[in-house]
Amino acid sequence: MKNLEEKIIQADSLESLEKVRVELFGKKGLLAAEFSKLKNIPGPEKKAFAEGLNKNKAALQTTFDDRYELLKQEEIEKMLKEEAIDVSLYGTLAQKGALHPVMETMDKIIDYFVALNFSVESGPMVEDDFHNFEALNLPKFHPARDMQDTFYFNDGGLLRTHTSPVQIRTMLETKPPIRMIAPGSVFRRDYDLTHTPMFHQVEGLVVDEKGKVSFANLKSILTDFLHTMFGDVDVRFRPSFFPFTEPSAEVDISCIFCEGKGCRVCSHTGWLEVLGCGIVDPNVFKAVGYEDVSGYAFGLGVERFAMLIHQIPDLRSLFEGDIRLLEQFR
Ligand code: 2U9
Repeated sequence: MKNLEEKIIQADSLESLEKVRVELFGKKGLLAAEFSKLKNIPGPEKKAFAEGLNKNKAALQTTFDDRYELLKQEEIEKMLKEEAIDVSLYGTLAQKGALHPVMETMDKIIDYFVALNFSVESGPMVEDDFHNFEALNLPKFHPARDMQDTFYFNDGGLLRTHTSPVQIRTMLETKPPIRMIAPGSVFRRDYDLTHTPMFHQVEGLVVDEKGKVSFANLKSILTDFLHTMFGDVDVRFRPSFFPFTEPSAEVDISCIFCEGKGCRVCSHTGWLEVLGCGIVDPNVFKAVGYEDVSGYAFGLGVERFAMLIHQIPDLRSLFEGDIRLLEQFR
């Protein structure tokens, strides 16, 4: 009996305890063997033998149950220890992204015009000849229409070369007055130090009854816009030419790197060209069926703005997806 209790107490895992259980309490175990002796025991001694066996069995069962509880508890504690999570440890931090400087600049430009009650319009990037060229007074022989300058699809479709078709679509869909900007990607067959095949523009258009919109309005809004974007700079309007505006102007700011003294960035002129603008050509209004209206329009390249604002020297670094560039704009 002592010997059997020892067996139970010496089991040092649930696994070895289970072996002991089978050995003692199993169908072919030691206790079963003892009980089977009962039938050969003569009548008078049978009762005492059976009582003794039952007592021993109950005692062994208690020892077994206690041992089982102890080993089970130990196993649970061991498991909890192994699987414990130390919530005070630092985890691996997820890499945090940043808004691309071109998008950040675009947002800043949009915010300025939204505050002045301009609507923000968008349109398809795959355009047709009418919306991208014809309606904008870009005649059939214009070099911009050349295969060398524009991405064409086999069916005559093309990738928009400016966001101006959005203004055409807006005018075709709504009546004047219009105060809108069209931000978005545009595509040109150009790739060198200062040009990429895809870049971003924000164009603006204001249309109202004839006489209500003037070049003076255009000058004043763009001057204020450039002061908001670049701070206390000088602004000058130079006569220029665009097919969709007449008269047209290009807009310069005094160089933000040398304050107009002349440096490499401004090619020693003291000025940086940042915008194009003008009074909308009557042929454009004719193409969309607008009568007795006048309007002004402007356009800018967002990459150029971002490069000037953040002093990014190489345009191509904006398109390489190098995380080291983005990390500087967090
Ligand atoms: C309509 C009528 C007129 C949009 C204009 C410019 C002048 C211009 C350039 C700036 C740098 C393009 O990204 S860039 O290369 N844009 O100089 N854009 S006026 O004139 C419009 C547009 C739509 C219906």
